[in-house]
Amino acid sequence: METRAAVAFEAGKPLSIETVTLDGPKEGEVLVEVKATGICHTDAFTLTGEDPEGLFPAILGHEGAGVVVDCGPGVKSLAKGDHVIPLYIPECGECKSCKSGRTNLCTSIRDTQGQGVMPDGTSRFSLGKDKLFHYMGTSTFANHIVVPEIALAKVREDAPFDKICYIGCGVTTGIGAVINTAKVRPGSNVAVFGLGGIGLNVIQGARMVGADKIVGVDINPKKVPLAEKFGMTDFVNAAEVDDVVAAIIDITDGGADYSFEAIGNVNTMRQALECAHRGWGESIIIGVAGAGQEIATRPFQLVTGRVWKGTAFGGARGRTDVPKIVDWYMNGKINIDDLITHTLDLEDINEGFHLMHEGESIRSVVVY
Ligand code: NAD
Ligand code: AHE
Ligand code: ZN
Repeated sequence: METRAAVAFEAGKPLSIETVTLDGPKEGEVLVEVKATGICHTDAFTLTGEDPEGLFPAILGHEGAGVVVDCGPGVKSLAKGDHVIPLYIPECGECKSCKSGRTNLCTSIRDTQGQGVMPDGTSRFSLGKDKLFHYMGTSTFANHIVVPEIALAKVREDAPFDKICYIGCGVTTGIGAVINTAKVRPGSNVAVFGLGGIGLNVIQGARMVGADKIVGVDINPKKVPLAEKFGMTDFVNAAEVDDVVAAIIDITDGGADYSFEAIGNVNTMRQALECAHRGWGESIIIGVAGAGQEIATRPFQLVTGRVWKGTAFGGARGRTDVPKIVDWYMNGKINIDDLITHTLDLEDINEGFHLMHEGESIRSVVVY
């Protein structure tokens, strides 16, 4: 079939809207009509060429929601008409990682996913004679996609696609980092570096579990009103304060019990670790840093009890946890609407990237 997609032909170039060819689903695969997709900073990161796994030409996008159009042979858990959220971390339930119960990092199709192809080693997308790479196994910047069954979470049918697409990455990552990875205890002091599409969800997760102080750090003070609405109690403007670590230690009377880095900058990762409380503070890296970047701190920071951790997709097991987060949204337990600041047509997708880089948006959502 033919479908519309925003194609990334080259690193650093705007996306190009094209009519591409999509081959039908093979064994264990599902054809999905994507109804809406968010634009996450990770899409922008890969488009810069800094992602060691970035391949071109590709169809980016990993924060979508849509409807099952067709199922390939052997698909048992999904049927035509089901509403789904594509998962860049699948949940096969059978690999060593899934069976361990200790991680959400399902490994069953990770290798081929990183190579931009389906599990059989081929791409379903082409443009003329040229193959296009898939991205993160999802490619939600295409109106139709083929995805392995294990990489689709089935969700309730009354949930609006233009809001729940954000659960495909940002919402789940931010809230999950608090609940699954850090397991923040009520009454804790929390520091959140980066008040963007992920950081604001960390803040809403921290408020949900009963954190005491929630200190936000950003260089863009325009983010403050929304961060306060979501639960930020104190703001540190990193563009104005000489010593961000000292400022957080002062506000939290000795250091944050938990800190989260949601920027993707190795310097702020260090600050996030070093503002954690001596003896027990835990720092969670969410941000994604480019090829060749490395983190550093004095080992003494860890010797004296701080813990450095990371999280992917907020530690969530997609097929199990994503439908529950959709329920949280539908029951009014979490706020997504206020974070979706812009809604765009596919033709205007580059404007979504521009708004992100200018610091004007939290989430832009493309509605097909
Ligand atoms: P965003 O662009 O919406 O937000 C980033 C925020 O960081 C902005 O408010 C910006 O002003 C602020 N910022 C930039 N430099 C700063 C600095 N030096 N000090 C303080 N604040 C600074 O991005 P996002 O969509 O929220 O994504 C944030 C990061 O999380 C990215 O690196 C993204 O790739 C990553 N991410 C990781 C996961 C995961 O599973 N680990 C999932 C989603 C996104
Ligand atoms: N490909 C990059 C790393 C990119 C990365 O860290 N991706 C996160 C999700 S970011 C979503 O916005 C992730 O889930 N990683 C786990 C995984 O298995 O990819 C690199 O550095 O090579
Ligand atoms: Zn993302």
